[in-house]
Amino acid sequence: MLEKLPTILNKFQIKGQFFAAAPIEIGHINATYQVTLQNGQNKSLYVLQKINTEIFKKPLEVMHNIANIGHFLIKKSYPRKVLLPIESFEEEYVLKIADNYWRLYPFIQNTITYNQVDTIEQAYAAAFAFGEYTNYLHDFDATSLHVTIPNFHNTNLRYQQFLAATKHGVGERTKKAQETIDKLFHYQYLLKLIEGAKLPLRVTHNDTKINNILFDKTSGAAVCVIDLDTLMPGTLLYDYGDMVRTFTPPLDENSADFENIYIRKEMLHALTAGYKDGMKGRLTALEAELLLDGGKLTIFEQALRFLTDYLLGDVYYKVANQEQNLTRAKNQVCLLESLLTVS
Ligand code: ADP
Ligand code: GN1
Ligand code: MG
Repeated sequence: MLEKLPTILNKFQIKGQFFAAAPIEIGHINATYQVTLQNGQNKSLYVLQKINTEIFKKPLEVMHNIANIGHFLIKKSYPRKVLLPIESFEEEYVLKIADNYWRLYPFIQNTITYNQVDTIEQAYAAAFAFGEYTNYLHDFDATSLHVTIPNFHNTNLRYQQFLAATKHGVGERTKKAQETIDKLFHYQYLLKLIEGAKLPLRVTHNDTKINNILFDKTSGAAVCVIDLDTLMPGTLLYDYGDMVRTFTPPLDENSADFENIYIRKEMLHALTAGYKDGMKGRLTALEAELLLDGGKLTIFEQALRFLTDYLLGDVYYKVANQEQNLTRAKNQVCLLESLLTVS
């Protein structure tokens, strides 16, 4: 794939000669490359991504959302970096070559992403940035966004898909996963947690895991919210929930060290404070009351999704080995059980 990148880059409105490219092996969905261009003495960095069209069936709609939100934020003098795609010479934000769709972003310099949180300052800063992002978008018409993945955070439907996978999945995997399957059956009652709640429809990010925030390498500040493919109308409870899921455990979702998968209360408090401060008082009383339920539902949903993918033979998430989705599901069950004991 790397050898094709120079030709693809030539079609975007950027200056310079191709110098280098390297895959960025973070994220489960898209194929991401850091590319370097040389212009005289200067080098400039970009992020070139092949959009996963198995998952995002309408890439033009994805890019339409991202560009509209980006321009809206810039107009409102949003205080952090805005991830805006670079246009092709055909003045499109996405380039179709054969069956693949490509997009290009500036590489945000001197930044780093983490797969787990090490300090309460990081938890506060990242949660503040996600809260602030939602707050700045409070007057953007959420219904004008394309729904890039229908039913993305429909936990009931995720449960139904899990049930179907237990019946029709790969036989030997079902046996191996039986204990985890039974646990998820047991936690079915969680589906009722926010049933019937009158929650405001907001522009939500829907994938607020810790590696979707760029931190400044020097100051540690949260510089930029990234991975905007799932910007959609929704409830913020899942945004908060995915922060609980990914900011609070000492180890990330791939860890098989299950005894060390638990909610660190200090991280939970820091992220909750950061999120509320970032939202600048715009959380409704009901949203505030249901935040922790959002955490439970999001972790439960993620366990269902990983286990469903395991049972179906790893059709969705990138995996490094055959057992990885099962490990991830077990990891999420441990985290869920820990959250159920702290609240
Ligand atoms: P995925 O949907 O596969 O998770 P992401 O858009 O999150 O893809 O990108 C994967 C990783 O690439 C991010 O976690 C981050 O480390 C890095 N990355 C993405 N965009 C940028 C950018 N504009 N500048 C710097 N790093 C980036
Ligand atoms: C995927 O794209 P990435 O790696 O940030 C997934 C999320 C999951 C997450 C689990 C579009 O996020 O929903 O929570 O993996 N994104 C999509 O790590 O399905
Ligand atoms: Mg990502």
